[in-house]
Amino acid sequence: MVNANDDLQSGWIQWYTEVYQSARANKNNTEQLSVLNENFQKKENELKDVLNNLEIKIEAKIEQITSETNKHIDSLNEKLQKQQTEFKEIFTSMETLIKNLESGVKNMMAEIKDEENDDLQSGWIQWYTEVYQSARANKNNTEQLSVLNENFQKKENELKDVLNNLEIKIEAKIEQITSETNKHIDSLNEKLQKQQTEFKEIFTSMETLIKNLESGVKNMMAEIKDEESKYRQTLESRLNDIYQHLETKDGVSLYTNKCYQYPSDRIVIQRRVDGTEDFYRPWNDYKQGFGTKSREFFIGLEELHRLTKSRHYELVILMEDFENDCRYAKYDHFVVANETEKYKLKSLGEYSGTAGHSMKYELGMKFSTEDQDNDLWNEGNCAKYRRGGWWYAQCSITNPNGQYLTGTTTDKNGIYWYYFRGELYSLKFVEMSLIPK
Ligand SMILES: [Ca+2]
Repeated sequence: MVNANDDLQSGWIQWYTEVYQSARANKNNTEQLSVLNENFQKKENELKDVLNNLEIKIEAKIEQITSETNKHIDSLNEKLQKQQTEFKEIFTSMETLIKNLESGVKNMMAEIKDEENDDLQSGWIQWYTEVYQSARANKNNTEQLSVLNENFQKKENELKDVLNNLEIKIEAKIEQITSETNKHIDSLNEKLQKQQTEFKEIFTSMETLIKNLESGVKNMMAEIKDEESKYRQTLESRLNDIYQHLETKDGVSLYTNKCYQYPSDRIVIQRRVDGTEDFYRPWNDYKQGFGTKSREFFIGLEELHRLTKSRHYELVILMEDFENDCRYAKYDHFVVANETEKYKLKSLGEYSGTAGHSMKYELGMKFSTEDQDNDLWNEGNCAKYRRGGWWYAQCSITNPNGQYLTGTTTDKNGIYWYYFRGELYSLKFVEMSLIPK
């Protein structure tokens, strides 16, 4: 699962990189933006599909595991019941066996007694016959009779002893058989109970296993959803970044700004977005203009003069720092003179906005570049010191054409706007536009 997330993440990052690079490379293209949107939708749908499939798979897996476990439990139950039935059968057959044994022994005893009786009887008869014949032969002999009596008593006692011994032996035998059988039954019972305990333990451990599996899968799903929302947020913010830097063919930015809503009719004259363009340039470059219109560029002083001479324009400067704080400054009448006057800033008009009135010293200043020092600073060239081209005085508390640095700087040579982030902070984004009034 972790691997699947990694794959998704690296896929998105790769996609984002490709889109971003292509957006940077392809410039000013509404079509490009709609393709971007489509791709984003497509990617979003793909991600949704992947997540839905994952959820379905996980649910199916849970169902499968649950069903298999239930089957396993059913089979165990069946086995247990079968075994109990078998035990019952064994008990029943043992009871029958004991009863049979008891009745068999009784029968045996009876038979033995009968036989003994028969033997004794025939012995007695024989003895009596002998005695009787001897009596008849020897006649009326009192002495003989008393001996006879004695013998009779003796024989009777002998017979009683034999019978008693037999009974004792048989009872002992029955007791022995009964005790052995009981022991056997006890051992079987013990085994059955042990097995039941084992089954219960198995069930308990299986239940725990299922619960753990279910909660594990739930956690996994929650993690995936978290990751998804993180990706989405990252992507949305990155896409916003891209949109900020794109522009349609008619020159209207697609950046729906949170701090300033451009009217539909405007002319972008300067933009800084990522530092890909070098703004530390000579006079002629600033005169003619340079850079890439969809990205970083300066429209050119000659064009600025031509435009602002032809009609009334407002100047809007939109800017954003690296914390995504966005501000704007608006001057309601912007006019640039011709080259003979060194493209002097002839008019700015009234300030309004949220960035602060930082273009305090530019009004009436000539334009300066690294190779043309037209500023008011006698000790040196502001354009060199501030690393850009601008209407420097001595020098200035704005520097939209400075070096593209990121955030805090040590020298006053970045893209700064004093009343927004001070002179030692280089902004992320600046865009200057003319708006017809
Ligand atoms: Ca100077």
